[in-house]
Amino acid sequence: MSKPVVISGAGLWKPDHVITNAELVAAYNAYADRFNAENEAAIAAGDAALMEHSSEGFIEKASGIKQRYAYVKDGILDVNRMRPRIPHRDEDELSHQAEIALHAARAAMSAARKTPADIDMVIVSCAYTERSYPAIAIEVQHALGIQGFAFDMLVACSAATFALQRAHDAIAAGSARCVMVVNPELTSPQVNYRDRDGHFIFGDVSTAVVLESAQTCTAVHAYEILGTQALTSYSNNIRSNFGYLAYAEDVDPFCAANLFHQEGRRVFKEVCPMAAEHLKSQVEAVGLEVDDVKRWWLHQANLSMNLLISKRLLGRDASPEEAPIVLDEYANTASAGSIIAFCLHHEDLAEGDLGVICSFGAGYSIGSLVVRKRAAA
Ligand code: CO8
Repeated sequence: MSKPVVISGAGLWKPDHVITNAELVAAYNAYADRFNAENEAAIAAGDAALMEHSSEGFIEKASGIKQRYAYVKDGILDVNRMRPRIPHRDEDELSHQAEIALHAARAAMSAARKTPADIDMVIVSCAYTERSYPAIAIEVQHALGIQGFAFDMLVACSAATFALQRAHDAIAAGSARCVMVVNPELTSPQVNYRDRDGHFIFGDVSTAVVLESAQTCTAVHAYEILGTQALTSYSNNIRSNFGYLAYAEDVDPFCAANLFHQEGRRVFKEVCPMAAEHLKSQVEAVGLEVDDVKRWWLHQANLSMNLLISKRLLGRDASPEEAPIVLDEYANTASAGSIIAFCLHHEDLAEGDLGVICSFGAGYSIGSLVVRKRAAA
């Protein structure tokens, strides 16, 4: 690696509203009961499928999720709506995603001891952006008063790690001095709360990371990036088809097929070995062994998935300190999961300690960064 680049600050913002599994299951089951009553004859004739109840026990056991945060809770639990009721904003108002991006960006700047004048590149990277253009990143750049340039990136669950890699490369190459990467993961509008297999998976959150040259870093907790790696392999097993062609294709933009859906079992089986192999090769590529790594800030999609990946890597169970879990509180927050884990569990590491940030998900896509804690400035 050429010029040393560091992660000098990270920020986390979570919404005020919590939805527990119990609340979500009660709303889903009420919806299912109503559907079954209204379609009794069709179900009896075999023309419609009976909707089975969802269960709190299943959700926690299958996923490790106990609750999730919602940007707007109103509407999600309403059986007549089953989606958040997010007030429309006019073109001269701050967009929803820019608003939550700003919360996390300010926290990351404060941790990095940077002001907008220090930053010259902004990447907003997440699973969805609420519009195509102007880029949410340019709106964030404008709201913060940052000079330079900004752009959006969409790589589903790997959006954050892929953006960190782009930021690293730009600083190493000299095309940027200091980069703000923001992940405003507003997932709730794309969740099908009428789908028993997926209604419990996602939560809303916003994270941000500041990266800069090691020479300019004055942060207390900074991590030098020793290596980065990205991998993609095409799969239809996690899809969201919502897109701009719906208007021309005369397709209902809000039909179930256009919302998030997945073959969860297949994802589990295929992604776990890929992620474990990727992590091992990534650590070895920078001349280290997996046992040298003190902390694994892994993507947070499913508890069993994280336990299995760390076990394959280490040959034993990882302790909660080695591979922290935030899923129980936050649920799957698309690309923000590994960054939440980093935000909440990095300050205790000592100078020289090694860690890995890694995401895996739709695409398929896997992204990772090996980092080493620097001495406090
Ligand atoms: N309540 C009760 N029972 C249920 C429920 C429920 N809610 N759902 C399913 N069941 C039943 C099933 O019907 C099945 O019953 P049976 O055995 O009789 O057929 C049984 O429970 C087992 O079902 P599954 O096999 O589906 O259950 P799993 O144990 O595999 O768990 C998971 C399902 C939790 C989905 C699991 O497979 C998983 O987590 N897999 C990994 C998925 C993953 O990591 N996906 C990544 C997606 S995120 C991503 O990539 C980014 C996308 C961008 C963001 C999108 C924002 C909206």
